[in-house]
Amino acid sequence: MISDILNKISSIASRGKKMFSVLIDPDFDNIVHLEKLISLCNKKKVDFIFTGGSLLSNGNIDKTIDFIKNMTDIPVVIFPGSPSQISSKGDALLLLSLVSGRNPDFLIGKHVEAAIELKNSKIEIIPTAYLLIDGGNKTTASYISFTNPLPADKPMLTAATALAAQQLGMKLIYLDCGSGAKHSVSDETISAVKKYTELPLIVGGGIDSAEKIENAYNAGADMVVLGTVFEKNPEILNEFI
Ligand code: 1GP
Repeated sequence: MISDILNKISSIASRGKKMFSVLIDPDFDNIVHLEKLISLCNKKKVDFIFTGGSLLSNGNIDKTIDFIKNMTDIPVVIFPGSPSQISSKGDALLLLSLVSGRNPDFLIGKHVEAAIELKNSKIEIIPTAYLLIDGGNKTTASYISFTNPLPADKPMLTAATALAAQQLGMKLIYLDCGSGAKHSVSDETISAVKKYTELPLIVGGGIDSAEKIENAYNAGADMVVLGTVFEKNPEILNEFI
């Protein structure tokens, strides 16, 4: 299997460089904002554009990727909420195991449903440990997956969970407080995960300021993912990179 995107992420992380990714929700339909955002992604040399969501109402993953790819060469990584979000148009897909939860559907069930289609799509698959962390409000991801997030004040529990996922062979760790979370992942949690694991570390959910980005990087995040903040104001990307 080709592993271009994973190799790229791992090589950047191993050099101690930080990555910045923008999440585009396929449901977000403000075309003017989207065009502005993607132009800024080009200008600011954003590393990756993620797309996908816990729940799509009107959005269509193929159309969203076409729209993005018409405007940029930045690699598009699918961050799927369900098997219906598989598309061969993306450059890679995060095969998420929701290891913070104990719902077998999101640990293996959905993966079985998706396996053949994923193989046929020929898209690069990146096995990813996905950990939901309590961000102060109930998130769609937690509600849809019937799982509880990890407590925000138990960094060692999160670190042990991430370490177990690494020992199981996953290739990336994604700590997420969920879209639009009140609080982002704490520095203590990020540092604990970084201390116990060697995999590239992605952090997202509720990051909405340059200070939070800086803190996440300093605590050990290799990549931050921001989405909601750009839906309100794409121009704010200028202040972040
Ligand atoms: C959510 O990590 C992403 O899964 C991004 O979160 O939309 O809060 O930036 P925000």
